[in-house]
Amino acid sequence: MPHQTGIHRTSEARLAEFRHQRFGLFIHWGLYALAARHEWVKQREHLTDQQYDRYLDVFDPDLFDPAAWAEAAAGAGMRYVVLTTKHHDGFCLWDSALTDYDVSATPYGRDLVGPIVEAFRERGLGVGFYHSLIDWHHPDFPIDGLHPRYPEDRPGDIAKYRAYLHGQVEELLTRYGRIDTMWFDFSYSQRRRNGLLTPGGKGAEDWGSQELMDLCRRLQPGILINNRLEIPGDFVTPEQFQPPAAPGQVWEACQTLNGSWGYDRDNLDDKPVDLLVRMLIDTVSKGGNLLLNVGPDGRGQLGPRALASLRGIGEWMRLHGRSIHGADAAPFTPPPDCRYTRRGDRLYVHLFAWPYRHLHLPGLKGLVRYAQLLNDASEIGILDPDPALDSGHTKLGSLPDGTLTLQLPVQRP
Ligand code: FUL
Repeated sequence: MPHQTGIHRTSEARLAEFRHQRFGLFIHWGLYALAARHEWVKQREHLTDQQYDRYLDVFDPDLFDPAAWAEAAAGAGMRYVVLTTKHHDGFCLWDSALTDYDVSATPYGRDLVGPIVEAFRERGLGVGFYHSLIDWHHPDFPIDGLHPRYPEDRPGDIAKYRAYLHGQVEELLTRYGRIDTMWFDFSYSQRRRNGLLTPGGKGAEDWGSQELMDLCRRLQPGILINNRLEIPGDFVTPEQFQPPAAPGQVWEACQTLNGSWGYDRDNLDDKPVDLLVRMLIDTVSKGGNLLLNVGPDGRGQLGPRALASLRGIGEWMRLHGRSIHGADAAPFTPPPDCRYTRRGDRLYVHLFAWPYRHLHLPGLKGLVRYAQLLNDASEIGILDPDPALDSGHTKLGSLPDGTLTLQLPVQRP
């Protein structure tokens, strides 16, 4: 169909923009922030609707300041945000005409999605929506077998749920201006791959995946859609792992700061900043994006630990961002414990740990025109190749101690 060609072209441009951005903020926020012990608390602890819904009566994030969130993300060098509009518990952060199970029913009582979208846009970041296909609250959602009580009690009517799902996505994609990404989560087959219970559901058929995707593309031409609808999407979303190399595949790894997506008060497993930075480098060195998550608390704050992590990444990104934004995998094999990222004719060598004075770069003989540290632009010597070694390398030295990124203008291979 002719209009699809146009849509396809726009998506190509969006894909290029997405790959250029490289680093985004994932926000998991909802009623579960009040339980403060993981976003799956309702399922994990087998809470009844009545037990869980007391959070609805007290949800009142009086310190909500989306401009501060956007500031923290921009400061960390992030270029886009993905917000949970609705997670598996079914609670909606916007005032949906299709349910009362939303922010209007809380003491806070006002739309949260709009102010978040505006704040991030104002800081120049792109905006995407996470939206759960699973809904533990909707009476017609045939609960997927995780909870032994549900299949008998609530057989559901998937057609009615499907209409609700599509209607809500339509609300989200018509109320808030340009939305760059729809991040659906998750489909039955993905659960199966994770080795967990399977409901024997029909995935794409249950969600009406093709129609849903068409709806998104019609309402937001150029929008990117992830791969969790059981039909192919624009990019794949490895969750806390990296996908095996698949040339040409666009991917975005999503990662937590501490193993939980929602705010988890007593969880002190925060990954250290240097690990987060290495994760980002490693992702980009393999051609992927990193979507790093924060879980704001029940008062609407990001919390000191998350803020410290973002600030730490930001310090590194201030000096090294050009080796990340717009960078891609390089067609060379790096030395041990190093990663390459490349942007145009710049090759970036990230030394995760290098206790030696010199560095041999295999396969780069004659290609390196100049070498410098990225953090302070200080020159690094290009030395005569070591005759005892295979002749194809470039030798650099003397390197200072530490975790370094070198910038090398190289001839295009
Ligand atoms: C998963 C969800 O079940 C988690 O709660 C989280 O949202 C993660 C990003 O996707 O499938």
